[in-house]
Amino acid sequence: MDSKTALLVIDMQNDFCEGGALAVEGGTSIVPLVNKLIAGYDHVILTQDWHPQGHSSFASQYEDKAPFETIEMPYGEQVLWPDHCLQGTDGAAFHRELEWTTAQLVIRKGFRREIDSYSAFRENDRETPTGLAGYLRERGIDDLVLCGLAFDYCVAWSALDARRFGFSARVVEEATAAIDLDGSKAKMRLAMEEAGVRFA
Ligand code: VGL
Ligand code: ZN
Repeated sequence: MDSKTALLVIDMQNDFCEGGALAVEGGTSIVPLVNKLIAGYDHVILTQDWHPQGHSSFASQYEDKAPFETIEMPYGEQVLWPDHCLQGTDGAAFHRELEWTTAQLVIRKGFRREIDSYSAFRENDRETPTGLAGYLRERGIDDLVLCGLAFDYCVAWSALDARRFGFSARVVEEATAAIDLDGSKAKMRLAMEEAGVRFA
């Protein structure tokens, strides 16, 4: 019988690792642990941040904005980032030491110019689905284990949405690394705890 648990590996891409355009401190060092996790699950799903040029989450699109400042979008507040994970570039590729070949699904996100997408389930308007919830339900998967980058953005938003869509969710914290912008790490950890996300 197929297991009802899937490992969700979030955005283990060059641009989020040391030397990348939006490097997360400690990003590279979690690769071996993520590989160990991948080896232990029947169902492995990866996400890949996948932006077109001129994406609206890039600070470079606004004359008076710098990376890590925020802007008001039609769907709410949005942090502005350095240009990163451009479709088809080396920065958007999975880290070269990531052993991802057994993954059964890659969810690409952030490909609409006007909406960013942190969560593996929904874009940042909190309406547009990626299709992941339907995929999991059709596969009979109801339990998720999450790891990857960044703890306080794409991992957290994915874990919160997992709970919202009725999945159980556990974050393997040592197989994550955080951006930690203005206390975002503590804030998102608390939000996850309150939503019933468990930590390993
Ligand atoms: C992410 C910022 C912008 C992430 C993606 O993977 O956490 N953060 N795009
Ligand atoms: Zn992004």
